[in-house]
Amino acid sequence: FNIKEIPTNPFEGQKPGTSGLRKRVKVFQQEHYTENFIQAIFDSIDVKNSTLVIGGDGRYFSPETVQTILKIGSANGVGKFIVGKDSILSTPAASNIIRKYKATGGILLTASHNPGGPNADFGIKYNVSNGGPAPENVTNQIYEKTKTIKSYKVIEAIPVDLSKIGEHTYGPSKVAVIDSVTDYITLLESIFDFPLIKKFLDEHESDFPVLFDGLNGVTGPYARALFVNTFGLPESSIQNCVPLPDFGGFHPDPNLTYAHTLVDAVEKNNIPFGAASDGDGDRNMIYGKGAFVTPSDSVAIIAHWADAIPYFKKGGVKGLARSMPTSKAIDYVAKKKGFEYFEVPTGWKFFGNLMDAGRLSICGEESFGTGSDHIREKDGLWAVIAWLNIIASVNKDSPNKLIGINDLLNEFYSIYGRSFFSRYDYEEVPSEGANALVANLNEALKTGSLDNTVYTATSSSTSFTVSGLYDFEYKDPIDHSVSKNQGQVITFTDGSRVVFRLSGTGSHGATVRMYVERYVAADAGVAELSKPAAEGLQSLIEVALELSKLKEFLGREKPTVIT
Ligand code: VG1
Ligand code: CO
Repeated sequence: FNIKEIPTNPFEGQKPGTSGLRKRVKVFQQEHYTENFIQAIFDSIDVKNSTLVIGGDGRYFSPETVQTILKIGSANGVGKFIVGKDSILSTPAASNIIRKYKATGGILLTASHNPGGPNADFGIKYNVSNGGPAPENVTNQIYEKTKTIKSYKVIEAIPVDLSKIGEHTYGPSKVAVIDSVTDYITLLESIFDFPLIKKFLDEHESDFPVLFDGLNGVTGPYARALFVNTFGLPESSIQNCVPLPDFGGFHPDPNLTYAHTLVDAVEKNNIPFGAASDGDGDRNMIYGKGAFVTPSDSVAIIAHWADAIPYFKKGGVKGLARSMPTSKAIDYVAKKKGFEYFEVPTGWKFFGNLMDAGRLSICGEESFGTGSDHIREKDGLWAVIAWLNIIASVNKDSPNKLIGINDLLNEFYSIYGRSFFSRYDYEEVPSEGANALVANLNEALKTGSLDNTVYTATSSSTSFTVSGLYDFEYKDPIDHSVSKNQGQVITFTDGSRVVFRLSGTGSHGATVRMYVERYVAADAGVAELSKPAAEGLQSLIEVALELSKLKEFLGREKPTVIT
């Protein structure tokens, strides 16, 4: 076979962020740019005779990039590629396939919830053999390689027809194009009580219709296989479920701002249970008529009801975890039920070691990420089906009253109390302003100037006293690696907390995230516990903005998105 070595020069800034390398499509389209990064991946892993899984959310520039990976991968010695048909594999489906077929790793082509299309974003992410995102030592090595790269290798072969399922020969390598959906549905079927869910949905066709919105992202075919083909629901139970390269112009992020097609349909048609997923299928939002489940509560409620899910009933719950900015709701469940629990930095990669060590079963992030140790990525449809399994199971014991989302929320608050939680995102602000905000907090950390200061919200005259300020640092209990500077946390004497973090997934400028959390105990009463989050947090938000001088530093009056 003819292997060619193509000379190249390093590009600046090919450093993988929270979840891979994400840039504008135009950046990836520069000559040698994508090739350099892919060669750097192969320079960082044991590539000889390896098996690699390839797929993604089907966004613009994916088919071309799959062919680039085949060319470079084959030239570098990859033995076999397993590729999703039409380059489609949701992130959770890819994680499952890496594990199921014992692959060396996988390359996922996605920028997740970022918009797609020729003028929007693309991304490349490497996952390791446990099915999870590469840990920092691997991504750092990839980055180092990108800084010194001088050439990359390609094989001269005819492009593989990615629309044809089956085994193809490609130079010295094999390429298996597989159905993108089947293995994933088999996996969920082994986890949940499908007959129970189907029976419940059948019996409640009129008073509990469900709606899933794929936001034109990758989950469409998976949702169809589940809701229409498996549970026998009508076509009207799914919408925007054909993956489009530009997501039809949508911003495929399941939150109240961007998933407005779901929110509008749920409100208009009085749907008691709606859900949406992001571009690559690892995020989820649960939203019914008059009922929004904040992701921090969602994972805690799934943990509380774990016994309703056959996978946990059988295997037990080994431990719980959340990312640092996520509210502490799940901690309270762990304490009450006697489970071990962990607080890790933002990004799913930190959960993997704990799962591999058998110490973690259910975990989540405030950013609409929920999942378990069935794979090593967060899993949007898993969370949606988990909720349906729990609701079906709870209603089995309540023949006379239909129990819905709000009933589960209120019951949960009455047992554990409620952690009011919200996140303010300031997207694409000037980096200087973002850095100055961080520097100012670091200064306060060093001098202790904020300690014991009292701030009063003007709207309510509620006061908060700062009890401490720290920079979150994580030491992995399994491999003892240390991750520093993972966000600045300000704590208050009433147990409230405000966190500031810079995003690691943006493709442009800097994005500042402010997370606020305030705990109200279970005995506060229903009226207090069931308030809208914005109301429960108003005073704390005012105080957080004031003490951080955020508006001054960022020059922004209002956040881009509130979740
Ligand atoms: C964001 C979220 C984080 C999530 C990450 C990847 O990261 O805050 O919780 O794990 O996106 O999600 P950041 O660094 O921008 O805050 V996804 O659905 O893009 O793979
Ligand atoms: Co995603």
